[in-house]
Amino acid sequence: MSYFPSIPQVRYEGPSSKNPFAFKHYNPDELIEGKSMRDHLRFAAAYWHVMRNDLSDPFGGGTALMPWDDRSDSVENAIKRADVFFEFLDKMDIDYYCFHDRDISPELNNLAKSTAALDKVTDHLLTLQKAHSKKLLWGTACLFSHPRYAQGAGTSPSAEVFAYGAAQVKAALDATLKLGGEGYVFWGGREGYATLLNTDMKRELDHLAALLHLAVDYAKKIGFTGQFYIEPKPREPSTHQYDSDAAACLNFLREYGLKDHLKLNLETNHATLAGHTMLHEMTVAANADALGSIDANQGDELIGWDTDQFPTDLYLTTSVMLKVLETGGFTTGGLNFDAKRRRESHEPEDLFHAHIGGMDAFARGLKAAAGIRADGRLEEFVTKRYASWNEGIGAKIESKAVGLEEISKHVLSQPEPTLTSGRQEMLENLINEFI
Ligand code: XUL
Ligand code: CO
Repeated sequence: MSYFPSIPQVRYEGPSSKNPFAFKHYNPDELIEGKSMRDHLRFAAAYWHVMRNDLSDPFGGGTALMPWDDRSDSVENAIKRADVFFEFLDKMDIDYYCFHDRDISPELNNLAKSTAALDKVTDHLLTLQKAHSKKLLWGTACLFSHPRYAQGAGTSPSAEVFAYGAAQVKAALDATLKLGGEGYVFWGGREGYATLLNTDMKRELDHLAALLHLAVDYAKKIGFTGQFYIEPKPREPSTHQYDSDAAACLNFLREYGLKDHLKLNLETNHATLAGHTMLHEMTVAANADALGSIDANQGDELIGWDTDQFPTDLYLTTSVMLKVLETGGFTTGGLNFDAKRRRESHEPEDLFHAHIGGMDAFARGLKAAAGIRADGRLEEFVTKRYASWNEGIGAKIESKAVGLEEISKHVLSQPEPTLTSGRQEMLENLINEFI
């Protein structure tokens, strides 16, 4: 039984192919810097967008055609969706997927019933993973959709809601362990506030940290050795979210003794909502040895919200892959397409065009980044730019060998300092040579 009968197996056909169902650049077995593209990029599909996003927006209902879905909350419907999803993964040649507990199985307004449904669906997912050789990149609990979480989960003013959320995390961790998940994500869409007038920020942050510590402790107990991640986003749905950007997350993790247990799952459109480039967020995370995984998408420069578009911008994918290569590549992380089709792209085949585009854009980014690294001029320029720190007063300051008096004496003995150009335009031209 095929749910996408008109869609062929997507394969690499090379840059001259005109086949819309072929990769022009993603050649999974091609070696780049001695490693296959497949292993560099570690693509994952997001269950919530592929299977559950009906493309509704605040002004209108869903448009997506999902002929396999009877729209019921039954376990049978959830199991059928999983079958559809694995056919999609097979045809796309995507090795990994990510889910929220309530994407893969229904919320039944009762923890025991919801968890029993989750157990049944994950039994089926485990069978599918084995049969199709697919893997779980990360799991997570949806602690933001149900009305009980309207005022937060880990940061809810209600201790009973916190406890409910914690119990849901327990079940989601059990599910992630069962499916061999390589990671587990915390994204706190409602872990923030709408107004400070009614909010005890300090207490809420203490509670959020407590939830993360509970999860870390429970993971140890059950033998879950996957990587925990926190996913920054400044706002939407909350007015202000505590995990607003990479720097805020790192400060929170350090303050609460969590830094050794969580890395960051960075998302491009969240970076831009926070007023940063993705490269900025990745650099902040990498500096703290906390660059974990990536939710690959992009925003629209004219729209001020999270549009979750598929990544097509080659400058973006090149900068992302430059940083990934520079840090030695993904270990537990990967490139998860946390991206949705436009509301106008409502046919099932659009799911394929969207992912093909994202995968080809990252393949090109990977090749460009490897080319820039092999060329060496960019790295050499940056190294030279800081050369004055390698000797003389620079080396003494870096090694803390001098105080303000010695520095002052040095300056008095020197002519006015001169600067060499930052050469931004020349470096932009250099990047363009490889794109
Ligand atoms: C929301 C978002 C989430 C997380 C997982 O903006 O990115 O889908 O990735 O909860
Ligand atoms: Co995300």
